Amino acid sequence: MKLYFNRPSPYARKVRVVVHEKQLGERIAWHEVDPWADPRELLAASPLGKVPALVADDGTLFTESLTIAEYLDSIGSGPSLLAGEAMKVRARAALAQGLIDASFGIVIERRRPGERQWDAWLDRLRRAVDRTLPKLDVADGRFDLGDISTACALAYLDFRLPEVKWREPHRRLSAWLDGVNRRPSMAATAA
Ligand SMILES: N[C@@H](CCC(=O)N[C@@H](CS)C(=O)NCC(=O)O)C(=O)O
Repeated sequence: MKLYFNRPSPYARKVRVVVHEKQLGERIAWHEVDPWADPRELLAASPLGKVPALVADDGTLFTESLTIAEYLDSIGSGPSLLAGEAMKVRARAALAQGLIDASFGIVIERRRPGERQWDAWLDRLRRAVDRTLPKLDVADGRFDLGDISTACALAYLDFRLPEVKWREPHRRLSAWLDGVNRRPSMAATAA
């Protein structure tokens, strides 16, 4: 399988964590690319030109981090990352994905020249971040797909938007992230 990724991407990180958790590292040909530079090999593999993108051994292209994560979960070793109530795990994973989308949106909007930045849009995304943080829920005693998505979302806030200062008002989540950051899968994929 070929996995196109870059290190700073929170979306690609989720997939990289799943590769580790499901012990699939030896089956992956890693292709580190900068999607913003439109590398020919990425565009040839995926018309969307985004990371992560996975090309399975039978040639199937998987895009979208959660879909790729579910595919890897289905072929890897160990307990399913959707164990328990799978739809509820997906719901938690999707909420955290929305947190990444809002955070990533802020980071991208800020890359425009200052006079072209849309302040009302930045404020809207920030309000979404602030409303979502208290709604996050993590599983105790396992590290499922909802947790992986949540951990990558929170770690991305620490990495790119430290001014959000989410840790003080969300101490339980903060302690939880410190704990899961020690997992080999999270340590190995820190940017
Ligand atoms: N919804 C997608 C988002 C993927 C995404 O936006 N990746 C960024 C990197 S963090 C990218 O490749 N952007 C390049 C572009 O939008 O052209 C997923 O979950 O995989």
